[in-house]
This record gives sequence, C-alpha cells and structure tokens, in this order.
Amino acid sequence: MKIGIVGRPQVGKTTVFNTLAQSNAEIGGYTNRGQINLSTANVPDERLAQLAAILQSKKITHATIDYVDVAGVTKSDVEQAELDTGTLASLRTVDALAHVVRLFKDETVPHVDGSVDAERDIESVSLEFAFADLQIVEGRLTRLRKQFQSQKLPELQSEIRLLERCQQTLEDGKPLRVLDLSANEEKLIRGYGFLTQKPLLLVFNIGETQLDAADDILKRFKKYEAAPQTAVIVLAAQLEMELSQLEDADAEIFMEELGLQESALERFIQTSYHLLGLLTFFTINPTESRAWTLREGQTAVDAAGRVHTDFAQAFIRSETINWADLIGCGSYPEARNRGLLRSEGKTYQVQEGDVLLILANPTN
Ligand SMILES: Nc1nc2c(ncn2[C@@H]2O[C@H](COP(=O)(O)OP(=O)(O)OP(=O)(O)O)[C@@H](O)[C@H]2O)c(=O)[nH]1
Ligand SMILES: [Mg+2]
Repeated sequence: MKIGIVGRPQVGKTTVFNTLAQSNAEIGGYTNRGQINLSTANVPDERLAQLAAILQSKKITHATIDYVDVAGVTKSDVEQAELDTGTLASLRTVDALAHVVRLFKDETVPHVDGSVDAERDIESVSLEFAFADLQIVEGRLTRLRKQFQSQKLPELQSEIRLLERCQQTLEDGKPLRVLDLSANEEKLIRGYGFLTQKPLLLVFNIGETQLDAADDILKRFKKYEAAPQTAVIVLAAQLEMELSQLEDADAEIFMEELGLQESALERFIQTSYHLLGLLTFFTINPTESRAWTLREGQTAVDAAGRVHTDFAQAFIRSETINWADLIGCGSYPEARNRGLLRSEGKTYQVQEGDVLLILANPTN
C-alpha cells in the first residue's frame, strides 16, 4: 500500500511523514516544488511476535506501507496548475491521499494565506486536485474524439462518454470519488490515477495545547466523512514525531503523562486500512512469521498469490485458523484436536486475523 501525504505549504506534512515512516526528513524550510520524500515503514502488529513464538520462527516480517511526502499545494492561476508534473506523477500511483490540514496555532510558522482556516484549506486543495484531473480529462477527450472521427469503435465511444461524465462532475466542483462506477468503468479510468478519485484521509494537525479539545475537534470535522471514501483523524503531529523518536519505555511514560491511549501511528494505520477496505492475514513457519495485506472480500487464492505468484494457480486448500484461537491453543496439534483448524477451499473469503497454511502443488 502506498499513501501520498499532501496539503497546503507548512501545515506539517513532513512532520506527519516523519512520524509515520519513523524517518528524519528535514522540516520547517519550505519544501521546493518537485522535492519528494519517500519511505517504507513497517505496520506495527503485536500479534506477529505472539504467532512467531508458536513455531519459534527465526524471522518476523511485517506488512509495510510506502509513504510519499510532497511539496505544499499552492493556488494555481487558471492557466497553469502549480503542482509540477513530477509531484503529480508520484501522486498518481498512490492508493490513498492523506491530506494534512493545519489546526495548530504558531505565530512563528506563518500560514501562506495569513490565517489558520481548515475548511478553506480543504477547499483549495480539492480545487487544485480537481483542476489537475480536469486537465487530464480534457486532453484525453480531445484525442479520443479525433480518433473516433476516423474509427467509429464502440469502445472509444464508451470511454468518451465516461470521460464526459468525469468532466461534468469536476466542472460541478465535485471529486470523482462521488461517481458510481461499474467495475468495467473503474477499470477503464484506473490508469489515469485521478487524484480526486483516490480514497481521502483528512488528517487534522493540532498543537499540543489543543490536545484536550481533540474529541471536540474530531466531532466538528466528522461531517467530512459523509462524503464517499473519506475518513477523518485528529493528531498532534509535532508531539507524535517527538514521541516516535523516543525509546519505547520513555514513549510510554510520555504518552501516559499526556493521557494518550495509542500512538497516532496506530490510529492512522487503522483508519487507512478501514478506508481502503484492507485486512491482515498471517503465514507462519519455522523460518518466518509474516503479516500480509489483502482487500476485504479477497479469497484464499488471492492470498496464495500474494505469498507466491505460482501458488495462486497451484492452490489446493488452506488450513485456516483465527490468530487468537491459535494463540489460545498454543500449538497446531492442539488446534487440530479442538477442531479449530479449518480446511478452506478456493472461494473462501479471507478474514481479518486469519493464519493461513497454504497447500499448493506447483507443477514446476
Ligand atoms: N507548533 C507546532 N508547529 C508545528 C506542528 N506541526 C508542524 N509544525 C511546524 O510547522 C513547520 C512546518 O512543518 P513541516 O512538517 O515542514 O510542514 P510541511 O507541510 O511539510 O511544509 P512544506 O513541505 O514546506 O509544505 C515546522 O516549523 C514545524 O515544526 C505542530 O503540531 N505544532
Ligand atoms: Mg514538507
């Protein structure tokens, strides 16, 4: 999974990036247009170590998330989108956008628009992205219409119709997320990587002094979740970045003092998984215990394909058990004795927390 971190200039994007990716990218200076920070981070999962203990796995491998941190989105004049092509290209490949919205107040960090106004910032970034998408739609439509004049192919016509719908939606000031697309239509436009079609996580960045009001702030901005594929979280990025740089024991003491229950990292990941409809399954053996990511609704065959491309074709069945049940039994033989180990076939929909022992018979 790849997440793009976006937002207005100087709102704390790189601070959020450092927190999530446990990274040390420079903060504070205005990021140059086109400059991109990239990092891959483990998805923390306490279940893994417990599962690894069952078969004394030599190695633990976490699921990972790739983070992309780009320069601030500034207002375009109508002629030229301010987002440069390199930034756009790297955002087009992400699975979701995390839009950092500034709520913290700090005189020493001036806001480009002169004041802190979350709703205005959300509006201007959405407009910018809608504008970037619209440019692609219009460019493509011009070419397709020309092509359609010489070749009256029905598939050209359906793509033209679909892009016209996209154009209308964007011109109405709406993101492409609102479109109800069939699987086929979805496939037709997937390659464009439209920004306003990507699931959106609004990350409200509060200051340390606003921590007590975090719940009220969350309530105030929850309304954005009424829009399709949109989720909201509130976090204190600077504080969380400092926390993430501490040793575990010190971080725990610090969190307790501040009355924080779980780190923003965990909340961010949970919300992202939920937003994207993702789940975690595990494979364990003496060599390695590993966590994997799958989409809700995907089957045991899809899981097999994630583990090894050949396994999807050669899939026979999967010995399956919920992770907590396996821990409760302490071993596979005991799980079998208690009848908790199920044999599942190709069409089985993998569930959150399943441990899969995939049986496959690759021919070569
Ligand atoms: N007081 C306070 N300052 C913060 C907070 N989060 C970020 N900052 C400060 O805001 C400034 C900008 O932070 P960055 O993380 O670099 O912001 P950015 O959005 O990546 O900035 P650009 O990449 O230039 O668009 C830095 O001086 C941070 O220390 C916060 O929660 N509270
Ligand atoms: Mg930055």
